[in-house]
Amino acid sequence: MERTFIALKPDIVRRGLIGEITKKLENKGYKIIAMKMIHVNEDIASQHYAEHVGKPFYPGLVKFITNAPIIAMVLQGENVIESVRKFFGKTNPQDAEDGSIRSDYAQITRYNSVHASDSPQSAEREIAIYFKPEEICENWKTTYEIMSEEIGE
Ligand code: FUP
Repeated sequence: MERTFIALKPDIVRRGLIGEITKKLENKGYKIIAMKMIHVNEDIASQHYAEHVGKPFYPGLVKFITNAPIIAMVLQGENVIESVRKFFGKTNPQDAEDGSIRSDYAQITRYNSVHASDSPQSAEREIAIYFKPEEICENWKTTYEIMSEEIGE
């Protein structure tokens, strides 16, 4: 089953919105299989954002992502990578679809509230940066999964 790495960024944590965003993820029915608070340092930031090192916005990106803790999570489900990217909205909140998290909670690209992996390769790489295999809780089922098994399609 597909997995993705997501993070609630420092702007969400500082504004006291951890519960609100987590509730929206649960309301949507996403299965959370790992979750922790971590204060990202420059080393982790450079691993996570390796593709952006050296770009003009990189120093500001690092200052922001290391400014306060993040909430790191792994979500699992069918097509979850694409689904969560849509749920979160475009990178620039001004372009994010109405009703998406970035549209509702953010105004500018730097402080865009949430992160989600953009491909299976990124998901695998990012999950490994933030979580040890034993921190991922895989042996349980949501009621949705049980219902799907009962219905069988
Ligand atoms: P996303 O895949 O939506 O996280 O977006 P990117 O990988 O393109 O960018 C990663 C982060 O860098 C963004 F969430 C915000 C930051 N960024 C800027 O601050 N300025 C930019 O011009 C582009 C990205």
